[in-house]
Order: sequence, then C-alpha cells, then structure tokens
Amino acid sequence: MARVLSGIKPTGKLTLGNYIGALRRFKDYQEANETFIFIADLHALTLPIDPKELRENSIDIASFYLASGLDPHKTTIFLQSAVSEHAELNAILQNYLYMGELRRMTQFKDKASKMKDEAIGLGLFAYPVLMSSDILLYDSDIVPVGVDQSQHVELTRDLVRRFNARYGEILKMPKAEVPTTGAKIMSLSDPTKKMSKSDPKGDIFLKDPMSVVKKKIMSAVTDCGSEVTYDPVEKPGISNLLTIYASLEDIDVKEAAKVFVGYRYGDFKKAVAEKVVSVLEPFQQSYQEIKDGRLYEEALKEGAEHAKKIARKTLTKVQKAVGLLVL
Ligand code: AQP
Repeated sequence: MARVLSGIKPTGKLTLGNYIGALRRFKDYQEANETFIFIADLHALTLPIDPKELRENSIDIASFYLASGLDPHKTTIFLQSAVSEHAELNAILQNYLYMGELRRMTQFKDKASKMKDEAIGLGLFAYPVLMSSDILLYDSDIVPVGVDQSQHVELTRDLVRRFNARYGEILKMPKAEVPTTGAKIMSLSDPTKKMSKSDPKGDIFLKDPMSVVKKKIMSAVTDCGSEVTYDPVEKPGISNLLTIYASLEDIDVKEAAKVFVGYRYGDFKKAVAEKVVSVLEPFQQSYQEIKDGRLYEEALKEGAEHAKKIARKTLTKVQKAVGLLVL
C-alpha cells in the first residue's frame, strides 16, 4: 500500500484552483492507499496573517476536506502544528538544503519580489525545508500537488539523495503527482497569472455565493476571435475556461473543446458557469453543515494522534542516523 501525503496552507480563502489542482483529487487516493492530508498552518505563518483569520481559514480547510469526501476513518486528517515532529525534523533537515537551492525556488522568487527585503521572513525562504519534513516524516510515496508545488517535491528528492548518500537508506523517495488537466488554473482577470489565494484578483472562491461565481465567469477576460479552441498561448482566457470545464467534467481538454465547436463566447461562458455552480453548490452546502456541526474537531484530534505515532518513528530514525543521542 502506497503512502500518500498532501496539504493546503490556510493563507486565505480557498480558490477553484486549489479545488481543481489539489482538494478534489485527495479522496481518490483514500481507498487504495494510506492517505495523510493535513492543514499546513505553520506554512501559513510564512506571510503576515491575522491570527483570527488563520484560525478561521484552518477550520474552513478542515471542513472542506470532509465535504470533499475525505473519510477520517480512511484518511488521516490533521493540523501540521498539532504534530510537533514536523518542526523537529525541520530543525535537522535545514542543514541539508542549501541557500543557493532555496534562492532558486520559483515560489520564493515570486513572493519575495513583491516584498521589501527587510520584510521577508526566514520562514518564507526556508519554506521548502518544512515541506520536505512534512513529506518525509510519513515515508510518503506519492504527493498529489498542482504544478506550482512540484518544484518543491523535486527539491525534496534531491534532499533524500543527499541525506541517504551520507547516512544510508533512511528517507523514502517521494514522487509528485500532478494532474494531467487542471494542474494550473489561471486568474480569470489575467489568464497569464495563476489563480492564487494570496493574490485574489480574478479568483473564484469556494465560498463565493453562486450568483457571484456566475458573474465572475461571465466577465472573465477572453481573447481575440470568436471560436472556442484550446490554445494556451494565443487564447489563454478561453483555454483556462476550457480547462476548468474539462477538469470538472473529468474529460480531456481537447475533448472539452469539441463540445463547444460553434459556440459563441457568451454561450460557452454560460455553460462553464453552470458546470462550476453544479459542483460548488452542493459542496458548499455540505461544507456549511460540517462547519456548523463542528464535525472537523474529532477528525482533527484523532488524526493528529495517529499522525504523531508514525511521524515519531521516522524522526527517531533520523535523529539516530545523524548522531543525536536518543535515550
Ligand atoms: N491555480 C491553481 N491551479 C491548480 N492548483 C493549484 N494549487 C494552488 N493554486 C492552484 C494547488 O493547491 C494546493 C494547495 O496549495 P497551498 O495552499 O499549499 O499553496 P499554493 O500552492 O501556494 O497555493 P496558492 O493558492 O497560490 O496559495 P498562496 O497564495 O497562499 O501561495 C497545492 O497542491 C497547489 O499546487
């Protein structure tokens, strides 16, 4: 049975990009694998965030996890901060990733380019070390992520090679699994930019009222011409909407394009909006029931207990390997 691990950081309101690239895929793993899905709340501290907002976002993500069909009896769902082994392994592994490597990470470059040097926290720079710790603590084989996170998984693989070459076969080699369609949903107002929760221009939020979802899709930026075809370079706006539709229909984007041959842009957008609403509306209702009933609390407590047992074993193995005295 393979181990699967993934998480989402509670930095803001979840977007349709988070849903398509990550969240909706998690439940597909839980039948045939040992699945660990966490809320990356320590990662959320890498950018300034209001404490109340962080707590609310964490509850939202837990509720969305359960609403997406994750079953706490099959999937271990937990808060990263509730399993202190993440921070402990981070303290060790930070010595095996190097400044030059971290500086080259696209996410760091993107985020840091929007900030003054004095305001960039060490945590933002060292983000991939903590992410490697998350992955390696559970001997994960598969890490389902959107395309933007695959560079961090590659770096984790470099770290495993380096660490194991020095200490023997201690860490398990993980692999990123990126969806063939929907690995990078773009902003509706600027389809050359990723839809991102910390840069919410052109986002569809999972909590948006349905009337707002429809409005956002109907006013999404489109391209010159009038044909609905998939061409991310010439027609990034239309291609993005086609990708959204294809992902939610579970079909290939080329197949989706065939559905809309002869459609005018306005009618095409209407069909995409209907598809998105048909998925988000029941999902949102279920999320609200789970949240109101605080059904996430028990799942998170039991999840953290189970996660801790497994994480402690790996941590002890690593501590011994590097020469720490474990009594
Ligand atoms: N636009 C997207 N399309 C497809 N997948 C996406 N993901 C994020 N945006 C898109 C995937 O969602 C998962 C959770 O991401 P995260 O919370 O760990 O942070 P992120 O990758 O940095 O996502 P955001 O929304 O852009 O967050 P901020 O703005 O806080 O940095 C990941 O698997 C990610 O690939």
